[in-house]
Amino acid sequence: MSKKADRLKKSKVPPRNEKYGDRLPPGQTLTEKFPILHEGEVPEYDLNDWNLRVFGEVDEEKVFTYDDLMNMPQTTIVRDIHCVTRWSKFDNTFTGVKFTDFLKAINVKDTAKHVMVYGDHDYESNIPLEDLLKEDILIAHSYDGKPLTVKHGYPFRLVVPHLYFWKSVKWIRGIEFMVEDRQGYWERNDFHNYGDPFKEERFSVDDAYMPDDEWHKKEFD
Ligand SMILES: Nc1nc2c(c(=O)[nH]1)N[C@H]1C(S)=C(S)[C@@H](COP(=O)(O)O)O[C@H]1N2
Ligand SMILES: [Mo]
Repeated sequence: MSKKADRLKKSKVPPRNEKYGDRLPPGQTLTEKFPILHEGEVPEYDLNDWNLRVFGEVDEEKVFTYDDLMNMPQTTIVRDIHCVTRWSKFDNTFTGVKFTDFLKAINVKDTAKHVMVYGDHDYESNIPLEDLLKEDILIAHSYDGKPLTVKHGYPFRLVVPHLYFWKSVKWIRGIEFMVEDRQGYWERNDFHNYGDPFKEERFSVDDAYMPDDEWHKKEFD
């Protein structure tokens, strides 16, 4: 057995914490700090160069600047977030543009059913369009009333609170509307295609296992 598989097999799942009732999804542990998780390097931007490209099943491909987004209606949400590596964080305040408000600037074709959200560097995740129409989906620029830190996705990240946090693409740069579904980065790497934390949709393969201390050694802020 590989070292990793062996370690995963020996690790325990956190016990159900009755204190939080149904609020804490199964197999999750609460954290007060905000862990930082991503693949690759943290991108650096000159805001004059940053942009967000919208393409695929739309009448017209469009590119939005930082100012374009900041001039759209702004919404603040307070939501719990849940990472597949078993940490959850309650009451996170994000501010940004509601996805449904953003859509007012775009003519999405009726054929669009799925969305691929792209972020730097070379990261993407797929989400059903229907899910992005919920009232608490944001293209967020602020956390706790302050601009996102560089490592949490400055200048803009997607926030999809009802799915595992790998769907909340940091450093968002592209939104592709699609007819057919396609897998993103983690979805291709055995993560669940949908990722509902309350159903523990962590993986798409049966023998995968997430240790309970996977996130302990990550960076926080
Ligand atoms: N661009 C980009 N976005 C990303 C990732 C990434 O590697 N690249 N990782 C995802 C994963 S797996 C998680 S858990 C969250 C972590 O967000 P945080 O670092 O703000 O906690 O970002 C998601 N968004
Ligand atoms: Mo993650």
